[in-house]
Amino acid sequence: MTRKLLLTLVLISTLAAVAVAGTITGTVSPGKASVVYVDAIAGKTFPAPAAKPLIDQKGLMFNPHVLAIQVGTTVEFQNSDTVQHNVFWPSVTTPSGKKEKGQNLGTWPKGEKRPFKFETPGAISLLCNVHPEMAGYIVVSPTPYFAETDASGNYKIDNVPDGKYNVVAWHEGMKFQTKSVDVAGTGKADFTLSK
Ligand SMILES: [Cu+2]
Repeated sequence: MTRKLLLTLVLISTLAAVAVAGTITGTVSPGKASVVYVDAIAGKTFPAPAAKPLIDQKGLMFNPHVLAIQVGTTVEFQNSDTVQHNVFWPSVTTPSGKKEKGQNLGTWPKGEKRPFKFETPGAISLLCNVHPEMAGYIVVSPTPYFAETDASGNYKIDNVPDGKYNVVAWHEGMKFQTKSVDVAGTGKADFTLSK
């Protein structure tokens, strides 16, 4: 095989690999602020994202109320109120219902930020031990393939390579639900979650 032909073949297969990266779409009930993600893929790991999303504590609320991230992401927790806030979570709940170790980041005044790197996939209930009424959620996806639903419960996960996956849906106060989805350019999964 000539070098030129080989290069051409490499180029074609690279383009094909990009072209087959598809989407997973569907709806989740209850809709707004649900999270859908592709569960861990055997033999595949993904580099941790460099971006550090922020969760603000403002007006005695966690903002955003729900944040979806890839495992390995560092989240910065900021206090924008004039009162002291704390951030802790009693556990990390996996889709199978297992409870992994929680964390207490401490208590800090206005203007301060504290980072935490999330290494365990699952759902986290954020709490503040100064204000029991405060609640927020982080859903840690084991893959970069995740999305939050819009106000109608629709979601779209981009850049998913063709293949067969376990897709997990989460909503505040509901049990996780997992479905098997075949992606060949597109894939589809609707979820109706229950308590
Ligand atoms: Cu607080």
